[in-house]
Amino acid sequence: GECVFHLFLEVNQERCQRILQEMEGSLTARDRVGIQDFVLLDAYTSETAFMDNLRKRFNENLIYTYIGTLLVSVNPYKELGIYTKKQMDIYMGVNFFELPPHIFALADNVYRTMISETNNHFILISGESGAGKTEASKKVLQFYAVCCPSTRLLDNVRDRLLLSNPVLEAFGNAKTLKNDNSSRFGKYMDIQFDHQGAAVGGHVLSYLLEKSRVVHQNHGERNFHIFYQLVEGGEDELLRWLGLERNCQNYRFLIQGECAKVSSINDKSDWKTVQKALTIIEFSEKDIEHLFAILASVLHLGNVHFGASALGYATLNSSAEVHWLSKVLSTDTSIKFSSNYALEVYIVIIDHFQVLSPFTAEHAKYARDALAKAIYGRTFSWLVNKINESLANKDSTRKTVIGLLDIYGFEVFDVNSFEQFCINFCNEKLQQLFIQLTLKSEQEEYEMEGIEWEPVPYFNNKIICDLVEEKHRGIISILDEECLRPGEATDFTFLEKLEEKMCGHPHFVTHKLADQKTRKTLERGDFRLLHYAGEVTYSVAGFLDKNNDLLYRNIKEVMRQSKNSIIQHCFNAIEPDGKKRPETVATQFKNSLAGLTEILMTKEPWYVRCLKPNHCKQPDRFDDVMVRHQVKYLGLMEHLRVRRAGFAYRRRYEVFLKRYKALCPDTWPHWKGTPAEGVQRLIKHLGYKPDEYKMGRTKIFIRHPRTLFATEDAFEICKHELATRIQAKYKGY
Ligand code: AOV
Ligand code: MG
Repeated sequence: GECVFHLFLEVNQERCQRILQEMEGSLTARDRVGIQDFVLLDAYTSETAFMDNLRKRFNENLIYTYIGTLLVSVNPYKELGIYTKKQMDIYMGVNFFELPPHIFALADNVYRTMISETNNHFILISGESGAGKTEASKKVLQFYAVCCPSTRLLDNVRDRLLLSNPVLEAFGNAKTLKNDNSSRFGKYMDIQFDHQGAAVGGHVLSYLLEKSRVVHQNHGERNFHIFYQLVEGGEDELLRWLGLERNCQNYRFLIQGECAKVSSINDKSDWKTVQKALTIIEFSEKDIEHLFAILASVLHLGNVHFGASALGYATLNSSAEVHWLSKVLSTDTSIKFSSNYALEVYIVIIDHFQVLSPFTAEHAKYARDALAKAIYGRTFSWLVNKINESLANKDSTRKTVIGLLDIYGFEVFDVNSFEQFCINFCNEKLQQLFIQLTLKSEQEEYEMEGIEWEPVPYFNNKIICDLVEEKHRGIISILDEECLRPGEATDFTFLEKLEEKMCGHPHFVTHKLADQKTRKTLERGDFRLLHYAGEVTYSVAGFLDKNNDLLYRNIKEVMRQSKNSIIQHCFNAIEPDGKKRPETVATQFKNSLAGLTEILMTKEPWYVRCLKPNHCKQPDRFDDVMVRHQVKYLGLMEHLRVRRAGFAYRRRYEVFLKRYKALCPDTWPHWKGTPAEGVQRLIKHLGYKPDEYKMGRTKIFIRHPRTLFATEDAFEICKHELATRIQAKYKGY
């Protein structure tokens, strides 16, 4: 074996030399394009130097920069032509630091690590609303779909994986003031690979869809894309069948934001894409028909009007809409949405007595909207399930997965409600996960391994997570308590309780204390949270209702009778009986996020941190103050410091030795001493420099990715050489 080692050591050296030369070459260009890895920045503790580098690169259309293996991305708000097949080929199978930073490089690196270590990974994509998370996640998925090996049989898995995106986006994304294609649900997608690295399946978990958008949009915002796509793009015959007219202006649920048309969105062509996708994901014709019928029913429902009788009861003034409603949902004629049934009768359950009471007009509207939200929300869940059925891999051999997390980013509007509270809490939790996985555990590990270490201080947002979610004491608990007192509690009693219990908390501000903690005053119905990413003022109006999310019982009954199979399915799911209260929305969300954290904790993390360059969605504008703020709250400086002082890679001695022992005659084929000694012998043979690594109690720590990559290359060559020799040997026989 001796000559094999010499061969790869030479090749290895040559390669290292080349890489070093390239890196030096790029150093001369550094004045213009900046440095591609912040770890190499001389003044790495200076925020100004960090910002200079980021801005310099942005101005050269270089939107990606590394901090070690973490990818920082700045939204260019323009097409850069860097996501072509050609680019994919360039990045495929090439080591991280040999090419300019790219989302493909990260995707490729995750993939190859997964293959070589046969373990599970996830990519956490974070950043505020409009920073580019969803685009990044799509690029990763596209990279895998194009670059991973595949068989004819699996081609359709690839297509389905790819096409699940436009469908979920059509139903779950909408134009907001922050982003024309804003995700209004959280999405975690597992891509499953077989042992040969082919993508063989997938699974989507969705988190809390912002249902309220179905019935209400703020000025400058839209309902979910799919409605506009249907009205703009639906075939004449289809619209006729659904009783719809080709004019968004005719539908109350589509025009509250007064911007049904958006220049950056082509609803017509998106409709075509979605239709094609639905077919490929194997929705049956019936499913598709029923799905469109449901969309139409929501639009008709939005146009149902109520008047008030002399006694103050609701009267129904919309026979045409009700006619179409019963038609598209095929509810039985005997239990139509008629004037004396579902929408006007209200059953209140008080201590097992059912009291029939007529709706007031106000109640009737409320019930109508609750129904529209329920129909849409449940249909969305059905859709996700359906997609999962289609992506499911039936073969039971062991798979490894790469998880992609793309959620709604942190957002602050002029008026923030329950939805923003949930979304921002979710971001708070993900920041906490990031902190735990990087800043905290990283430093704890050095300590445990006995590696000399100067601790890097950082802001831990756990205090804010606790403020929101702590058992019995957090905001969600207090909200749930109030939801348990129907009739007595109101949004204002909730606020009063909050003020009483949270008073004095460093991240909670009431209108009474507003002047002391922040300069801005607060309205009476507001409370303010000082989030890790900035302060947000929440208006309590609607918190209780949205958290309860009640649907009147007899409306459910009517829905169950529908001949529409999706509706039937959505409203037939077993519901907890009257006595046991269903979990509130916030508690369900809190629990599902805890579940997500658990899923992620078992996988190896990779990070993409997305930055938004300006508030106006415009290219070539780099707003210094705004970007600096994001760099701060995302903890990028701290991350850089930990990375710079620390070690990019670590492997347990056993693992490291087992993988690379063939690279050294002393450790091959068996090493008799301790794994640590074996590793020491091995890396001496490979020529590691003293400052490139450190030996911990149980692990070797390697400072720079290039050292490990070079070792990995040597290993590849060694493997190849051995294989050739074995082949040659067999030929001889
Ligand atoms: P988000 O996912 O982070 O916001 P998106 O990924 O939807 O943000 O990006 C917003 C818009 O910015 C996109 O629709 C594109 O127009 C543009 N954009 C983002 N990344 C790129 C890129 N790499 N190249 C070109 N344009 C880009 V939210 O879902 O609202 O939190 O909830
Ligand atoms: Mg998004």
